[in-house]
Amino acid sequence: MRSVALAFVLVLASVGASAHQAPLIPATPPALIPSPRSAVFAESGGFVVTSRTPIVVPGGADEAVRVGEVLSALIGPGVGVGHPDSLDVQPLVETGPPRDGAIVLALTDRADVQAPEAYALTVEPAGVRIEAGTAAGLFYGVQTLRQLLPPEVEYSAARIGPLDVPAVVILDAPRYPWRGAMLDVARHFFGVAAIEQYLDHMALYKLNRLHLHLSDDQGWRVEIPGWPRLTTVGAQNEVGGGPGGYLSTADYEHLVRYAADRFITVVPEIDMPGHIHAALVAHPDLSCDGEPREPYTGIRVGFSALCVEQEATYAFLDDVIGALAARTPGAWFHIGGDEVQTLSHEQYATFVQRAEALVAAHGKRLVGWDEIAGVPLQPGATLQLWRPFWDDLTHPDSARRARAHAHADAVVGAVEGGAHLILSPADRIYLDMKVDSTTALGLAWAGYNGVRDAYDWGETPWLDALPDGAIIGIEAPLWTETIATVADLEAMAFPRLVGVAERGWSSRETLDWDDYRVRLARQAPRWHILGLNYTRVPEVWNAD
Ligand code: TNX
Repeated sequence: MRSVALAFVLVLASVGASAHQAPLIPATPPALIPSPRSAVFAESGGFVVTSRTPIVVPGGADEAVRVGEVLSALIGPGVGVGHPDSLDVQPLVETGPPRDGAIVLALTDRADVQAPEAYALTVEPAGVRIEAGTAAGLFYGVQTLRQLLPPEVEYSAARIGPLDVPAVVILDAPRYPWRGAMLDVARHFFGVAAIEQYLDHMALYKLNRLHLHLSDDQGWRVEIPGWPRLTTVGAQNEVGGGPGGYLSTADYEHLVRYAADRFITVVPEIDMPGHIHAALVAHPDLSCDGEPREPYTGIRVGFSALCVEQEATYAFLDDVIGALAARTPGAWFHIGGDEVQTLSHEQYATFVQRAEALVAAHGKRLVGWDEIAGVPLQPGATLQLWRPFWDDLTHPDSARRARAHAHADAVVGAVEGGAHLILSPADRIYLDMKVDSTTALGLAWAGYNGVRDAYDWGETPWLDALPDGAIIGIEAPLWTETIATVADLEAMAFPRLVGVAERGWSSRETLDWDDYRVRLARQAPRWHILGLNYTRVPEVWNAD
């Protein structure tokens, strides 16, 4: 964004004929997050959106029209119902040729927007034009246009007045294909409305993967046909003894569609062979001792495991993976694989390889926590690196250094075998870690993750030495041992998740904390209108 700030020349509005026609160019450039690859703001001009502004999708491809409808829903209420300058309807999406005075969303074969998710956005007095090779690119162009519009566009009720957009030319594409957030709906259950809200907020910052942690020791959270006890028994608890809950098949399918409408892919996780106590409460036969169990409502980890040596376990997994794979259009299935303390390495490795085969048999690609790096895997597996180790590679303590090197060697071995990596370092972007000593919620086993910590990391020699393309993205997990309400969820996720979104999208050269924190501070008015709860940290909102 440095270049954007420099390119912007302050011009107060004096352009256009009448008061309503004159774009009020803001005194500082709009605070875009993630910062685009390039943005050149013009010295004057701009466009005024009214409710008469048509949205034109030349050619009318269905998926592009749907993006037009997203934009229409966004700006419709904002331009005011009942005002003489407005119509009582949302702007309509037309499918004719581009015309002056319109916002045009065009699928194009223009060479510079053919990278996945890339787009170009031009705002000039005659109109707005978003061009992309894919509907996803158009959607991201719309999100950028949204951030160029004043925060008031976010009101869902009618509001009077046209909306000004400054003149700009933007060319943009993401750094990584995987820009994720993980939500643990197992420790505390979060249902459809809460997940929809999270998806809405993710979309504003161009995040594109929602990893749902659907099972753990405390609860099983998704209906599996043929296994009703998983939900009638296994879902009825949560940390602290609350009522729990689960996503029905219809709920899950709804969320997958809701996410897809925002160009977000749902990645389901069933954590196995450990973190499985709730399933064993429902089906003691899946354990080796077969003993009945009481529900678990504490926050210890590592104590439970499936009976990995019995065939019935794999018949169960075949049903579970099959049922979820059939309802998940995305390419991935996450098997967890973390923190297993009750199995030998051989037992664990055999289990992971059998789970991997089942995932493949159901047409999905394997994702697992970084423990699976110790198991020989088929090429194309994805490892989610969560345990902090790369800072320890040079640690003065030799035992710590040795552990870090062993971990790093396993990961490099997996990469050499064709694995991809998602970065989720607990000591940086775990959203359940406390922000600082004043944070009431959250854990601190990986330290405090300040807003700057969650943004300013990742340029280390070890990561840099990995082959090009090994790292496919970034994902911020939000574990919910201490988090029980949407307000608490948002307070932990925001603003740190926004920094993760920028790290995932923006090119390395544009990442700059001092520039970012100013843009971040300026998101707050939009969040107030959206009703988004966030932690107002002094280094962003009271900075010098
Ligand atoms: C570690 S991260 C876990 C989770 C906990 C989390 C709490 C990972 C793969 N396992 O089971 O919820 O720490 O921060």
